[in-house]
Amino acid sequence: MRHHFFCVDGHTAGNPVRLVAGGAPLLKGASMIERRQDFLERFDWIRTGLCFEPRGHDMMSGGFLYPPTRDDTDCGILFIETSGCLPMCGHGTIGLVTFGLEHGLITPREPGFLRIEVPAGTIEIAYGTEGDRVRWVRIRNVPAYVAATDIAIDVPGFGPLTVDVAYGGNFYAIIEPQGPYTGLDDLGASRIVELSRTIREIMQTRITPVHPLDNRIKGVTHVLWADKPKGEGADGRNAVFYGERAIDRSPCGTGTSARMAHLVHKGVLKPGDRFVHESYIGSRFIGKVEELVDLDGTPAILPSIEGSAVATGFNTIWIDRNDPFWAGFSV
Ligand code: PYC
Repeated sequence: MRHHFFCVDGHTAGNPVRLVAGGAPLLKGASMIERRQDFLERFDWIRTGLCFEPRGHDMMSGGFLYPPTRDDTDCGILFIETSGCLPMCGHGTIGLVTFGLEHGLITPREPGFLRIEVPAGTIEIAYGTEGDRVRWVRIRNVPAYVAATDIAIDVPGFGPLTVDVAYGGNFYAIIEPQGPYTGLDDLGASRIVELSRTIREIMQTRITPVHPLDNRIKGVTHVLWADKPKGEGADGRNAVFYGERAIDRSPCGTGTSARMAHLVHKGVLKPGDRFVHESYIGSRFIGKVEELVDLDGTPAILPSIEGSAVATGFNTIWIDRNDPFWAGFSV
């Protein structure tokens, strides 16, 4: 039996986004976090089939648009990627909103603005168009905060590191230059991937951060290597590790949010400050610390992230149960 998925493929700042516009399963749930749970229990083969080889690759990510569950939002997003269904994804949102608007799949109640439900909460979108193209998308993200600081770990074959943990829609282990880590270019992509996997494993034995408002959002899933900027006009650079082998090609929206919360905590940024973040490949998001907020007693920031996405084509993919690799594979 063949299941067909009609997709708009493209990228946000270089990282892939696959908008699954046709073939989304009907989901149970009164919120996007409940629908996410239902998807993971009954339909995760769609994610693995569309994201892993042979139909995807290590960096593949994207999502589905769903009708809103509330009157005050325009739609819901369910994210898919190689590591699972993220509570929130910044580059994914920028791509899904861009392609959704450009192809008439999202009808804003107010032109230029959207309110979207994601598993991590509600986000607000502003966007600008030129003709039938969406030129930029700015996300007022869910609150970001620092969950833990100064966790001392020893990484076999590398050395001791002091790691902080911050949340920006996912929980990030944040590593600043120190001791054995002298900068991204000194490490190189394959070493970053190899070390990140080990560091995430070590961090998961040391701490399980839990979101103060929703205990279904927990655990360190991503590693953000911070570095000084490389290009003119940037404020910082990063390499964000996710899944088993991926380095985000974009500056990572939730990672940028977590990093801004981290820099506010350290006194480097303050409300109103902009933070231009470069990715590993040199693409950029413009971050901003919009305001300080209180997250049930936890000091947090409201971050915004702005970037742009480009559609590269339509892709009709089928998953055939007779294909030995119908649910995808990873090596
Ligand atoms: O942009 O938030 C993001 C993201 C998460 C994982 C990869 N990119």
